[in-house]
Amino acid sequence: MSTEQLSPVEGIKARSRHLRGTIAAGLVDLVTGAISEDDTQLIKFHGIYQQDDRDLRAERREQKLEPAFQFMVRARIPGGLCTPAQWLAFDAIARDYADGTLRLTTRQTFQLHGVLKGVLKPAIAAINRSLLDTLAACGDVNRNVMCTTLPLQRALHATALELARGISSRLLPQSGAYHEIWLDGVKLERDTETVEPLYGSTYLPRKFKIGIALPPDNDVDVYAQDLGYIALLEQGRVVGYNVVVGGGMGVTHGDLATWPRVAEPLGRCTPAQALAVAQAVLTTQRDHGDRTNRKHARLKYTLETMGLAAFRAEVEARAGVQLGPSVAVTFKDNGDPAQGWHTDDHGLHHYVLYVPSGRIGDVGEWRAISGLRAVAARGLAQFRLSANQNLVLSDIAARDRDAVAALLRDYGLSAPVSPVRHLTLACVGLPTCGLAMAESERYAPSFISKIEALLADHGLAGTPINVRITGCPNGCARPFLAEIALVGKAPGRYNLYLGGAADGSRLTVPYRDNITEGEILELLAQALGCYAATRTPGERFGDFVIRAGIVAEVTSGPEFSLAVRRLTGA
Ligand code: SRM
Ligand code: SF4
Repeated sequence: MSTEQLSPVEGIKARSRHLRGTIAAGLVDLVTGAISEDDTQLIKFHGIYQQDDRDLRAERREQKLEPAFQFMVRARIPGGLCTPAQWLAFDAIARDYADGTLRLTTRQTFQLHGVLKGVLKPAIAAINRSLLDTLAACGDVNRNVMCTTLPLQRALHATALELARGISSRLLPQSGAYHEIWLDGVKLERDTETVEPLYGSTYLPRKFKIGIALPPDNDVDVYAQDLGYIALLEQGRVVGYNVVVGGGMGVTHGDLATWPRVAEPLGRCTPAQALAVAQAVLTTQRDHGDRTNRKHARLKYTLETMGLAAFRAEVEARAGVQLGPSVAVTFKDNGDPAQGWHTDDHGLHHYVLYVPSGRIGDVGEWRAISGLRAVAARGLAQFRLSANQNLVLSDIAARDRDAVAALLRDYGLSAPVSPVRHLTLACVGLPTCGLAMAESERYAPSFISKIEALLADHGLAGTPINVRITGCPNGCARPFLAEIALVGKAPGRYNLYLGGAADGSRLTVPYRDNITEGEILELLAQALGCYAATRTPGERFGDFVIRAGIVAEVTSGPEFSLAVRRLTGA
C-alpha cells in the first residue's frame, strides 16, 4: 500500500518516535492553551484529549480570542475497581486541576474535564501516584478493559477481573514516552520496532475494545466490544470463555458504509488460552485492519472483509490454539443491577448507586462528590465503576452497612429513582465533546422525566426500559443496543431508534430521522399505548416493537444501513 493512500493519522503515528511527537515542548509553550495539531492525535494515546468549551465558542470568537482550550483526561482502570484511597486521589485531582467533578464513563473509568494545559503534567503525575494511570485510555490501542461490575459470586468475579487486568497489562504500549513526558522518566530515544513489540510504530488502525461478561449479567455490553469474553460457568468455576468479535457502535450520519454491529461468536477458549487469544485477535486486526480510511478501520469492518472463517483461522494460528464450538449462554440484561443493596455469596454488602449520566458532583440536594468523599475517607467501601455510568460501593462488611446507608441518606444519594431512569445512559456531549451535534448528558434528566410521565399515563410506571441518548452517531452510550435510542442530528433534533434487546444482543432499528422532542414523545406515546394494551406477560418494550411490527428487526450492520436508506431515501 503506498503511503499516499494511508490515512494522515498513520503518518503522524509513524513520525512520532513512539508517541512522543512534540508533546513535551507543547506543554511549556505559553503562547497558546493548545498543543500542535499532530500532537492532538498523539496525546490521546496518553489518555488525554484536547477540547474547548463549546458554550464559550461564539463569545471567544467575538472577542477575537482563541477557543477556551482545555483537556479531558481519562484513566485506565481495568474492571473499574478502585480503592478508597484512589477515589480520594481522583476527588482531589478533580478539585485541584479539573472542573471539580468526576465523570464515570461507559467503559468503567473516570474522566476529568476542564484541565488546562499548564496543569496537565501535575494532574497526570498525581493520577500515577495513586497507582492508576491514563496510558492507552484513548488512541489506536487496546482501551480500558471492562469486566462485570458487581461481584455477587466472588470467586468467579475474581477470575474474570484477573483476566481483565491481565489483558490490559499484556496489551499496553511499551514506549517510554509516557513516563518520559509526564513522570520525568528516563529519556529513551530508541526508535526501533523492539520498543513496541506488539504494536510497532504505527500501533493499531483504530481503537480496540475488550469486555468480559459474567453471565447472567451483560452489564459490559459484551456484544458492543471488538473482542468480548463470556465466562462459561460450571460448578462454581470459570471453565472457559465464549469469544465474540466484531462489535462496534460508531456510525456517520449519511454514510451508509458505516454501521453498528453486534459481535459474533468466534469460538470457545479455555481460561489458560484467553490471553493468547486476545493478543492474536489484536494483532490480526493490526495487520488486516484498513489503514486508509479511519471510518472503515475498526475490527467490525475487517471481519466483513476477511470473513469469519478466515479470521478465525488466522487467530488460531497466531494464538496456537484451536477454538472449540461456542456454548449457548443466556443473559438477564445489559443494565446494572437494581439501585440499592445486594449481598454476595460471602456475605459482603454492595450498594448500587444511581449516578445521573455518570456525573459525580454536588448538585442541589444530591451531594455526590462530598458524600462519596466521606465514604472513602472512612474506608467503608471499595469503589467499582460500572459500564453503565453508575457506581457500586462494594465489599462492605455487615458492621459498616448502617454507616454507609446513613452517609448516603445524609448526602441525598439514596432517593429511589424509576427503573427507566436507572437504566438510562447519556454520553457526555456538549459542551466538551467536539463531535456533539445535540445535547445528551445535560438533556437526559428532563427527557427521562417526560418518559416517566408517558409511562405513568399508560399505566406503565415502574416498567424497565433501556433508553440511551447520544449527541452524535459515534455511539458512546452504545445507543444502537438500546430499546429506545435518541442520537443527535442537530441542536434539538434527534434520530429515533427502537427495538434493541434488553440483554444487549440485538441492534436497534432506525425509526425516524431528524425529529424534535415533541415528535419523539408523540411517537413514543403511540408505541407505549400499544405496548400497554397488547404486551405479553414480562415482554420487554424492545421485543414488543418488533413483534408488533412497529419496526422490522435488523440482524446485521449492512441491514441497519438498508433500514436507514428506506427511512431517509439516501
Ligand atoms: Fe466515545 C469519541 C466520550 C465510550 C465510540 N468519545 C469520543 C470523544 C473522545 C470525542 C472526540 O473524539 O473528540 C468523546 C469525549 C467526550 C467528552 O467531552 O468527554 C467520547 N466515549 C466517550 C465516553 C466518555 C462517553 C460517556 O459518556 O461515558 C466514553 C468513554 C469510554 C472510556 O472510558 O474509554 C465513551 N465511545 C464509547 C463507546 C462505548 C464503549 O466503548 O463501550 C463507544 C461505542 C463503541 C465503539 O467504540 O464502537 C464510543 N467515541 C466513539 C467513537 C466512534 C468510534 C467508531 O469506531 O466509530 C468516537 C469518534 C472517533 O473515534 O472518531 C468517540
Ligand atoms: Fe461526543 Fe458523540 Fe461520543 Fe456523545 S456520542 S460523547 S456527542 S462523540
